[in-house]
Amino acid sequence: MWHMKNRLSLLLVTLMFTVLPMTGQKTPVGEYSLKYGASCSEPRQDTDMQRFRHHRLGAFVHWGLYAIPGGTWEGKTYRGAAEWLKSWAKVSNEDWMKLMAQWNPERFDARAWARMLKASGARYVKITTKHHEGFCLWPSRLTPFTVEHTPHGRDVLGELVEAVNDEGMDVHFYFSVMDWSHPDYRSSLRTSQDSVAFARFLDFTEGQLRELATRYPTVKDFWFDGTWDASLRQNGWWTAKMEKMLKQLVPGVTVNSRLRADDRGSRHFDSNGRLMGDYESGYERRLPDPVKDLKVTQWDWEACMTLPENQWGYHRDWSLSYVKAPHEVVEHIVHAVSMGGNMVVNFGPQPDGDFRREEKDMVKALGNWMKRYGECVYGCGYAGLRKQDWGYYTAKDDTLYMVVFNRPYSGMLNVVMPKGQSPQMACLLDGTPLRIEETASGEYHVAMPRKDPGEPFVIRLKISRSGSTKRQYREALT
Ligand code: JFZ
Repeated sequence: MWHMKNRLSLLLVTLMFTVLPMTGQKTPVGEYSLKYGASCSEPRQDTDMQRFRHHRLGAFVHWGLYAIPGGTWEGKTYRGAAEWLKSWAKVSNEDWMKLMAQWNPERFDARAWARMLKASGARYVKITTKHHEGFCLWPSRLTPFTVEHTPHGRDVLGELVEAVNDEGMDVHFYFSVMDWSHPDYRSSLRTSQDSVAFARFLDFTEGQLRELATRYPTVKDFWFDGTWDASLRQNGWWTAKMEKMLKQLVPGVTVNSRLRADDRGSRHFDSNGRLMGDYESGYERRLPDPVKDLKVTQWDWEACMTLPENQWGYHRDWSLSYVKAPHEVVEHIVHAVSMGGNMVVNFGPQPDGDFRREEKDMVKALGNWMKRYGECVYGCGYAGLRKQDWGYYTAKDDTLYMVVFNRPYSGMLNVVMPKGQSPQMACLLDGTPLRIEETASGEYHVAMPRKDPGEPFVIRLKISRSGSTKRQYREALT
C-alpha cells in the first residue's frame, strides 16, 4: 500500500514537472490538460451575467422561410417540427430557397412584436438570426439567402433589435452553425476534401458571426444551435475561438454551452467536467428533476419550451399537438427559477408577420400572471429547499416565496424549514397576512387564503434564522 502511494506521488510529481510546464497551464493532477476547455471555473459574477440571470424569463422567436409552408409540402402535412420541414419532405436547397420569392410579411411590425412580447412578462427576446435552413433574417454579405433578396427586402433582424431595445428588453441571437444551404457544410469529415470544405465553412460562419456582432452591437447573448455533428466536435478549437471573438467584439456578451466542444470532442461540459460557455443550455422542452438533479443549482442554465409539444417554427395545424395551458407554462417558468435557471417561452410567428390567436392569448395570460406574481420570478433563484407537494420555493435575499400550484384539502400548506429557521411572517403579495401554525411535531403550516385565488398564487415568507437573530441582537446591544 505504502509503495503504491509512493509510486503515485512519484507519478504526480513527474507529471507536475514535465507535462505542466510543457502546456503552460496549471492542470490539477488527474485532469486533462485542455487548450479549448472551459474559460472559467466559477459562474461569472459581472453585471452582464447578473443581468442575464436576474431576467429569468425570456421569449424565443423562431421565424424563417419554414413559416411559409407551415408544416405542409406538396399537399402532405408533416407532424414533425415545422422548422425541419425541408428535411422531413426531402426538399432540395434550390426548391426550398424558391420560398424566398414568397417572403413578404405584410403585417410585420417590429414595434408591435416588441410590445406584445414584453406584455408576456419576458425581459429578453431570443431571435433566430439563421436557422438550419440557412435563410438569414439580416442582409448578410456572405450568402445570397437573406431577407435582402426577397420581395419584402427589409432587415427584419435590425428592425427587431431596435424595437426590442426601445421597449427596454435585451436581444439575444439564436444562431445555427449547421447550415443546410451551404455547399461546404459537412456533418462528418470522411475525406481530406471534406476537411478543406468544412474549413471554408467555418470561415464563412466566423464571417457571419462577425457581421452580427458588429452590425448589432447591443446584442447581449449568442445562443448557438446545430452544433452536434461530428465535424464540429472535431473542431472544438473553433468553438473556443468563436467564444473569445464574440466576447472581444461585444464586451459582456454571454454564450450558451451548446456552442462548445473541447479538444477531445466533449460538448457542453469539458473533459474535466467544467461547464463551457456561460450557461448550460441542454434543457429543451424538459426540465431538471427537482429531486434528483439538484446539481444544476451550482451553475447558470436556461431552458426553453414550446407551446405545443414540439413546434418552434409556425405550423398551420396545431390540432395535431397537445397545446399547453397558461398555468402549465407558468409552472415550467417557476420550476426553472426554483432550481436557479431561466426559462424561454417560444413563439413562431405566421408568414404574414402576425402571431396566431393561441400565442396572443398565451401572452395575455402569462403577462397577467407575471404582473401579479412576477416578484417570485424576477431576480429570484434556488431557495435551498426541495420542491413540495403544493409547489415550489423560490428565494430572493432574505425573502422566501412559496408558489402554490396544488391546494391540499386541509387548506394548510406544510412549510419545510432548514434546521434552526422558522417562518416569522406569511402573507400574500398584496400584504394580506396568513396564519402560521406550529404543529406538535415541530413543523409549520401556513393557512390558505380565505378566498381561493383560483390560480397558482404566491406566499411571501419572512424567515428568522436563530443564529443570525442572536447575532443581530448582540450587534444591537454593543
Ligand atoms: C434545436 C433545433 O433543431 C430546433 O429546431 C429548435 O430550434 C430548438 C430550439 O433547437 O433542437 C434541439 C436541439 C438540441 C436538443 C433538442 C432539440 N437537445 O440538446 O436535446
